[in-house]
Amino acid sequence: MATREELIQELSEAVISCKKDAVLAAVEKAKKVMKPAEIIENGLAAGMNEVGVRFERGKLFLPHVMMAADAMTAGVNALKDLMPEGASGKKLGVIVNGTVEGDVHDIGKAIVSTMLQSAGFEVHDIGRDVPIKNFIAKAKEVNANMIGISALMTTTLQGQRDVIELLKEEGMRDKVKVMVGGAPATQAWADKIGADCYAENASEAVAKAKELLL
Ligand code: HCB
Repeated sequence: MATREELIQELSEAVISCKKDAVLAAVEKAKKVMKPAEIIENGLAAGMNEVGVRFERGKLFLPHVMMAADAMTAGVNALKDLMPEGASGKKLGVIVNGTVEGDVHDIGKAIVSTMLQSAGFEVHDIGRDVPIKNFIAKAKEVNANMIGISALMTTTLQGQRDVIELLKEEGMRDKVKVMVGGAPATQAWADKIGADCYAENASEAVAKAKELLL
């Protein structure tokens, strides 16, 4: 029987190899002994991060990154039955979650949505490349308590500030909490733009949403 460390390694390497079948096989094995959040964050996401590092160093090219992203998404989807919507049985709050305009990265945002849902929040995932005004419109429509804003590029990070500014203009800022996340976001950035919280990963997103909304 493989150890936890070996399973984590296998998950991560399967994503790096871009092989969907290998990812699914690794997930099947891992889910017998590990929680979905651990499989995603310590295994699959760690592999995706390594893909990012190799891409940055010019060791991998974009098609490889796209295939790795597909393989990772398949792995996350295979865990969805273990993270049923509203698993806790009560509605803890209403959250609108999306990736800002100009940014197509949505793997991390989708994981955050799934884990928030599974923790018992009503989540409206509005997708990626979402115009700023759509965050506000959706928050009004569903009477949201929180907006989660993902940005994966330094060039799109400003969109997080724009959502907060538009919330203020609409007189909604005191009614709607704002969480920001994504690789270039930091606690210092969240403080600078006046977000209520920054979450480094999906588990932290759940913990911080609970802290702010319960
Ligand atoms: Co993409 N890309 N990419 N990319 N990409 C990054 C983000 C770079 C950092 C890679 C690099 O150059 N080092 C870089 C951005 C550089 C910068 O900041 N200036 C980059 C670039 C440049 C680009 C393109 C412009 C490349 C090109 O076309 N030349 C292009 C973007 C086009 C556009 O958006 N307009 C592009 C395209 C792609 C894809 C399509 C190939 C693919 C995305 C597929 C998809 O998402 N459906 C992709 C990927 C996969 C990446 C990397 C390799 C991985 C991102 C990822 O999925 N990580 C990334 C490198 C990196 O980030 N290190 C690279 C895994 C997830 C689990 O982590 O950080 O997204 P996460 O999410 C975490 C965490 O941040 C937090 O919780 C999540 C779960 O734990 N979190 C939140 C995220 N959102 C949150 C919201 C909340 O409210 C709370 C917490």
